Amino acid sequence: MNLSHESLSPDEIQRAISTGRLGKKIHYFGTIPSTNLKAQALAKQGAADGEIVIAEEQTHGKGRMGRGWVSPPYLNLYLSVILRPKISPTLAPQFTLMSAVAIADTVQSILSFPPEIKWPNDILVDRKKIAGVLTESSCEPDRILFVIIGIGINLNFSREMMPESIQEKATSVLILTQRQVDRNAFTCRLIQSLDQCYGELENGGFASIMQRWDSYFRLRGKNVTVEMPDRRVSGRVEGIDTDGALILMGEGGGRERIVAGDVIPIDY
Ligand code: BT5
Repeated sequence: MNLSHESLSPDEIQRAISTGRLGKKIHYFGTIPSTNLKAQALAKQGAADGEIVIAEEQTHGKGRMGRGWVSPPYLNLYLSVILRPKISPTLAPQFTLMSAVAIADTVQSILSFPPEIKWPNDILVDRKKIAGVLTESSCEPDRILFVIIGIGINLNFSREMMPESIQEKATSVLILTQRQVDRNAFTCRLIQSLDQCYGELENGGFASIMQRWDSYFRLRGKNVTVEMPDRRVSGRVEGIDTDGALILMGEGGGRERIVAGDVIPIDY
């Protein structure tokens, strides 16, 4: 397949979107270490709610818990959004769920079948990861200063271009459809969808976001092991709490609320 490596165009994206708050300003870079790091620096310098950072390539793309995000140039989307929501810091995890819904809606709109959301931050198709979200927030005890939502989505990433370390567990729109994606058009759709979900969330619409999240969730009632930095627990997935925590019925019969960890399905 002849793949063209066209640049993203922040001007074209800005002209095409019609949003309430997101993307009024887009900071666009060729190669930077990480869009999340750049967004954090901009937020600390006073960047406004809804400003977006996009890079063509990341040299140190960040995953969760010190892991990395493979980010070669001109193929995919690496985007971070700066938000300044007026909600309690305890509800910050809702932004990861909200972003997962926006990504899943956008991915579904170009595939003919729905993706799956794996709690908390993976978007999978055919059980392979097509996108990940890294939410980082800066809070005072009673208010959120800013939230950075970092999104990596594999668009025109061919299997041959992937390092061996992710070849078996990653996928992309190109792999799934055999067609190259218009990255500008995809980015517009994603920003539009995030903007809509953000508005909904701030206006008390978490229940409706959760309903959509649930429609992409396949692990309810399944047995899983959750690995956390300091321990691991096994149990049956009961669902998601209003703050985004995973609720497990532990093997000993007690309920567990898990705020962060990696879910490994047992009887998937
Ligand atoms: C995530 O972490 O899934 C969050 C990824 C967020 C990346 C975006 S890109 C824009 C923004 N700026 C940043 O610096 N980061 C964000 P986690 O659940 O920890 O998953 C990381 C794991 O996914 C790695 O250890 C690999 O196994 C796998 N992985 C790495 N790169 C991948 C890719 N391009 N596609 C699929 N899987 C990948």
